[in-house]
Amino acid sequence: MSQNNLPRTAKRLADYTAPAFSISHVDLCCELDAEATRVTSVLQIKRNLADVALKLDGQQLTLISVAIDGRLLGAADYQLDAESLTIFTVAQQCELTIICDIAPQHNTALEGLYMAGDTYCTQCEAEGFRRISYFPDRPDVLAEYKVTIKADAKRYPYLLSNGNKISEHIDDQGLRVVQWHDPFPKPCYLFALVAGDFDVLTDEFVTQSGRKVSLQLFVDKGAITKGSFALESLKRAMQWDEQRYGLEYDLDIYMVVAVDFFNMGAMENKGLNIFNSKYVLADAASATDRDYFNIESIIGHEYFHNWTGNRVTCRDWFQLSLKEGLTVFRDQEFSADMGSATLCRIDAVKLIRTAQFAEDASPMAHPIRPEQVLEMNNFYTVTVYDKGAEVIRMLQTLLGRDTFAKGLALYLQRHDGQAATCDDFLQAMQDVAAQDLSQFRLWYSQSGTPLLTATQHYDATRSQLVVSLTQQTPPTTEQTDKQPLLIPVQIELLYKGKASQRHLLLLNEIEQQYLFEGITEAPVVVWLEHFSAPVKLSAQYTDDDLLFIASQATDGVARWDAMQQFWSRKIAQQVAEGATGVVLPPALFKLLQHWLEQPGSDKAMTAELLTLPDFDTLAEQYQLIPVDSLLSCLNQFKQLLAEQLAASFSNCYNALKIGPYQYQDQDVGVRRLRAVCLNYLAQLNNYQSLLHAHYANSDNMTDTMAALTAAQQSENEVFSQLINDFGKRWQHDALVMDKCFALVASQSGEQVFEEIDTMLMHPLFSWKNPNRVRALFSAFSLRNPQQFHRADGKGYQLLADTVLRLDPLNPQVAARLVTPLLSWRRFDTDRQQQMRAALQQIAGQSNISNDVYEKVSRSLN
Ligand code: B3K
Ligand code: ZN
Repeated sequence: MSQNNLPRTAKRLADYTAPAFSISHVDLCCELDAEATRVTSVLQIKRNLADVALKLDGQQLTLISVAIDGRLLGAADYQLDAESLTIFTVAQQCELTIICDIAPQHNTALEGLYMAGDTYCTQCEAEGFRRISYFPDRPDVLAEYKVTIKADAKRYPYLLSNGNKISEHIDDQGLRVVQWHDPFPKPCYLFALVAGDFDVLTDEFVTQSGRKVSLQLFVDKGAITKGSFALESLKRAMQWDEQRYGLEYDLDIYMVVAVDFFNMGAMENKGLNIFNSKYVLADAASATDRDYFNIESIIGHEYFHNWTGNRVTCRDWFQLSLKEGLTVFRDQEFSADMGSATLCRIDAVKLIRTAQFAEDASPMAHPIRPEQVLEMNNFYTVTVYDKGAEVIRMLQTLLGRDTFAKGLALYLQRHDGQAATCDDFLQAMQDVAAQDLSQFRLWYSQSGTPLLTATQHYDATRSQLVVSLTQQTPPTTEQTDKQPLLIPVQIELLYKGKASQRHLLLLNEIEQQYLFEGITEAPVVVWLEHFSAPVKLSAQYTDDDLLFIASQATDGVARWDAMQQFWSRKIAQQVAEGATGVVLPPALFKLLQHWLEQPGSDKAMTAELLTLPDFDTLAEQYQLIPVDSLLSCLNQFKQLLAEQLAASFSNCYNALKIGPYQYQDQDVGVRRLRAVCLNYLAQLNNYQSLLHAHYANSDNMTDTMAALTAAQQSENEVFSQLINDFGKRWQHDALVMDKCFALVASQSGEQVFEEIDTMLMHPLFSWKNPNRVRALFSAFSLRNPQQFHRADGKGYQLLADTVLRLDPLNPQVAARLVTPLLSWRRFDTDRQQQMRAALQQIAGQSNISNDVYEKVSRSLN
């Protein structure tokens, strides 16, 4: 990496020191201009530490002037470099005024103040505020903000910031001038500013204590009807947080703005959430059931941050999981209460088993509280977020729901208005539970996926069952020694002829045994019910055991999991034995047939039971991933099921009737099950007309996508006919075109390379828009294993070229895209070479961003 001559020094958690200066008030004035926005910042500063200079963070700012208590500073009074402004002499208390200019128009990184089309908007988490003004850009500096925004009154009817609006007028130059005040002290990452012209949906929410909150949702002109689901979701979230945790909203106004250019999903800025429009806008014609689900969950997530994140924030960025793991847990619980709890859990488990386990096995492995970070944006990961949420869930399992809720209340009360740590959170939990959580704390500092091995012994003469568990966490790239963790293992003892029993086992040693007395019949043990811990499990199941669990277990997640295990084992066997083929037991077909004939009331659950594990889930079972044989076995099994059960799939499909589109649980289930049937049938030659009919008869995007995805499976002309029609029909709707791009990029045939090239020329494609880039290239690298992992390396090359093309524009998104290349060590020698070559090509470029550098260098070293 010699060509990269920037100093690249990681920050370490161990080096944390409290801020040398506090800031009580920030008075910010932004005079908006695309090329030169003038930012005047007046800071009330107080010294906490003697004899140190005041060092402020700042990037890509043009400094105009600095003054202390009204006195203009000269060049000798401070030092300026590309990352900071250091002022040498600062009194115990003073007023610091800094003026600088920024150019939102040229901000393609989408951090700080930037333009999303004609709209000005901000993204400050993690370290974007330093691109707006010089400031101690760290989450433990909390200040009260007053913000003035000035912009052309005609073009910018809405000038928004955090808190309450205190004044608005148009000055004599035709500028609209709006002032905002946020009474809650906050870190600068929660600052937000938006200026634009929108359609606005308004509503009101009355809190449990009777306060009226005005709700406002800002969307692109003309999109007003697409905002109502998000607004309804917001009200549901507000009510849920009151009912479940007694948490009430605290300002008089709550605003959500949807923008078209956004690096992630959304941002929880105090009182002014900014959202990727993908997670706000929905109607039946253009959004799928999954889109609706995501909107409700992300609207909930950002709202829940108001307490877990905003009222109590993080002391430093290493503590990110304090707010993110907890808030993901809260949004999962919300979604579970709004719809099917089992389905939500299955989704969460899938994510952990694919992306999170893969991250643990990669060079980017880190604990949910990382210890060393070069670019913070690289740590908004499935580990911090989703494994973080699993850790919170385990805590709830261990303490019980009520004690957990009390612990949360104590934590929020104790640290309200403060920047806290993960330890503070655990301390509150420990205090209410009167339970020692010191071993549990290891989940915060230890990375990697624990492997549990379970065995059982039944003694009929003594009516005793002994179950044994062992745990072992393999070394990760950054941490070799692992300690035994405290793991809650929920089990169910299932019997052929009598009621089952459920138990919670606590595993806290390397190996433990548990004795059950009075057991008069050998049970089948359902291990890790509801995925009670984020671990891999190895248990001695027979095929019959798994099919028994799949049909009888109380917990839906366990039933689904048994089928996943069944298939994973069969596929693994086939991979190991080669072409000779694995014989599938007749009992399996009987069960599948039964589900198809009597899909029951929970059709979505039935759909899950009938779905094979995907490539990524299967891949996580191997240290060295046998790409070709995995893909071909997966196809063979799918084909076999389609052939053997064609009549059942077809009957089930035909029997499922549904009225006009509604986003409602029962209907979602019916659509999902029909889609699964269609997908299998698409493997066969004589179902083309069904695909055409499904597409043509669809009155909603869910069914349309089901037809297109199924058509993608069938190796015939249907897909190209349908996708052409789809692309034409939706050529003016960027969010729907993203679906089209993703479908094109995830086709398994080799024409994909040419077609991606064609899509790059589409009028709606733009390298500057993260949604577009992800639609094409994340779909290609994550959902097209056949072509991405081509043995000739063409797929890796395409991704490397894309990363290099994107990095100068948007490092954050470029660094996300590079992820699938990092795990090159897990592939065969030829692929290893190709992947490494791609990484080396990236590493060899001069001036790659810290974002990309950190990941690529961790992978190559
Ligand atoms: N807190 C933001 C994520 C910010 C990511 C910065 N790279 C959204 C969320 O988790 O709610
Ligand atoms: Zn979050």
